[in-house]
Parts: sequence; structure tokens; C-alpha cells
Amino acid sequence: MAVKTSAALDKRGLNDEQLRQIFRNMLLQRQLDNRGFQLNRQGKVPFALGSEGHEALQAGAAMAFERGKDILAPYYRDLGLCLGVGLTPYEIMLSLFARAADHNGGRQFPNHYSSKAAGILSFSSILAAHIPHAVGAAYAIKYRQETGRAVLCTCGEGTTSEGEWHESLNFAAVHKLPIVFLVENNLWAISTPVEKQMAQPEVWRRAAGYGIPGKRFEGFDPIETYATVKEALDRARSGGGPTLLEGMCYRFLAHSTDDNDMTYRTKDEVAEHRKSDPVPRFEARLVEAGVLSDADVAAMRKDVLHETNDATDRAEAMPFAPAEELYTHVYEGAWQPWQ
Ligand SMILES: Cc1ncc(C[n+]2csc(CCOP(=O)(O)OP(=O)(O)O)c2C)c(N)n1
Repeated sequence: MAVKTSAALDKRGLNDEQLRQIFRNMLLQRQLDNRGFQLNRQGKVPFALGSEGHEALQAGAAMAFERGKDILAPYYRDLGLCLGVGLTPYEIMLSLFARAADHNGGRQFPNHYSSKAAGILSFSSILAAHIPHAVGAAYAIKYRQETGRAVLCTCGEGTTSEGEWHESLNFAAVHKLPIVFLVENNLWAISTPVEKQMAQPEVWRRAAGYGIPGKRFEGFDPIETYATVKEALDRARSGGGPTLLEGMCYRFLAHSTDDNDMTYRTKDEVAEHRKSDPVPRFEARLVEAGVLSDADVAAMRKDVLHETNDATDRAEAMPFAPAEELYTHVYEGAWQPWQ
């Protein structure tokens, strides 16, 4: 198919290669996401979380991240962000299968990724517990008088009801720390809808209460996301202090493989949001603008499936941590609790 000119698309400073990378990340995210659910139903992994609906937000935000400089403090739904800053599908699968070669030695909850090499902080499932850690990392950057780097810290809108969230934003604002708080608002916190989570339903408006800039943006649009997150990260990297961002998206799948979302929302509601599914929408925009041809998209889909299959097979073949290493990294030296 002939490639048309891409002049019509407002790329907000992104080149065609970056646009293709964003789209590939979105495809990979969806493929790996579904693989996690499939493996759980096959009884091969104990648990998986879905990020379907967050693809554009995460792939766009990841493109604004400076590899080797910035620090990512993610939450459990950040598959696309972690892929976008350098985690490989194989590393993702090692986490899901809880194998010994996983960065956490197979001891973490599935989907709780971390990587020292990629600058991804380790985090727990306790909502908002990672936010003071992210602020601590930002404080360290400032304390060491480093410039040109910042922390990107994410969470869901439900997590903004936690005390640590408020304390962290206040502290970061008072000390003008190099950090961006990115809230991925998918309208649900498991079964709690946003209107039961907060009386004032626009998270970004709370920025005024801390004296920092705040902005809400269309998280189904990866280019808009990139431009918004980049502006905030650039401000943080150059001494301008924190920003509170709220990206609007939707969770298409159940909260996790342990959740049945049909007990609290309807198929019709999900179908309504599916009409704006960011993956086919971005594909259409890129094809229309000539950044990708239909044949390119088909080849990319095939490649992503191959990469996912390969990562799945390789990770599944890896061993679990041996039982005698149960206390490794838990107690100092060779000490064992029964001694
Ligand atoms: C302190 C704490 N309370 C409750 C939970 C149980 N829990 C796990 S995820 C979740 C919903 C979080 O929703 P949100 O922050 O909007 O993120 P989303 O999962 O929608 O992406 C809850 C209540 C928890 N893990 N930690």
C-alpha cells in the first residue's frame, strides 16, 4: 500500500519512528495483557492484572521518560510504562511466572515489576505506599543538586484517597521537588466508581490546594499524553517543581483475574467506552497520516505475537527459586529464623 504524507497529524514534536514505537508498545501491551489472563485461566500463573484501556496513556508517557536519567515509580497497572522505559517481555513473563531469574527473585506479586537497570523502583500492592518512596527519590535528586532528571510517579484515581498521597504531594510542593504525579483515572477502583471515591471528581483540581500546576488530559490519545507529560517532566528536570497530572482512560478488563466486574458494572457501560478504544483509534490515525501502512501494522502485530510467545516459552522453562533460598535477601548473612 502506498504511504501517504503524514503532514495532517499534529505530532507534538515526535518523529515517525517514535510514533511507531508508541504504537508498537500499545500492541505489545495488549498482547502481553491478554497472555497474562490466558495463562491464569490455564492454571500456569497465580494472578494477573490487566491494563487494557491504559495503552495510550502509558505508551505516550513512557516516550517522555529519559532513559538512564529519570526514575519511574509505577503501580501495578503500568505494564506499558514499564515496557516503554525498557523492560522486556521476557522480564514481564519472569514476573508473571514468579521464576528465580525475575528481578525480585520470583518473590513479588505478579505484575509488580522493578528494574534497577531501567530505573524502575520496586513497589508493593499497598496503595500509595510507593508515593512517599518516589518523593524520597526526588528529594535525593534535589539534595545531590542534580539537574536534568526527575521522578515519574503514577497511581490510580482511587489511590488519591490515601493519606500518603496527600502528604507526599504537600511535601513535594513545599520542597519544590523534581517529580510528576501522574494519576491514571480509569473511573473505577475495583468496584468503587469515581463518584463514590471523591465528592469533587476532578483530581487535577487538587493541585491548587498544594500550590503546584495541575492538568487533566485525554489519556486515550498517546500524542496528547506525551506532550503533557513531557512538559511537566521538563519543568521538574529544570527546577520548576512538581506537577499533578490526571490522564483520563478506562479499564476495559476486570480489575484482575480474581475479579468479576459484571457484579458492579454493566456490559453496556464497557461497550460504550470500547467505542473509543485507543488502540484501533491510534492505528487508524497513523495509517491515515501515512506513518504506517496496513502491511506495516500486520507485520508489527505478527512480530509482537512472536515476541510474546517467545517470552512466554522462555520464562516458563526457567526454574523456580530453590527452597533453601527462601530467606535469601530477607535476613542478614546466612542467618535463618529457626536457628
Ligand atoms: C491500602 C490499600 N487498601 C486497599 C487495597 C485493595 N485494593 C487493591 S487495588 C484497589 C483499587 C485501586 O484503584 P485505583 O487506585 O483507582 O487504581 P486502578 O486499580 O483502578 O488502576 C484496592 C482498593 C490495597 N491494595 N491497599
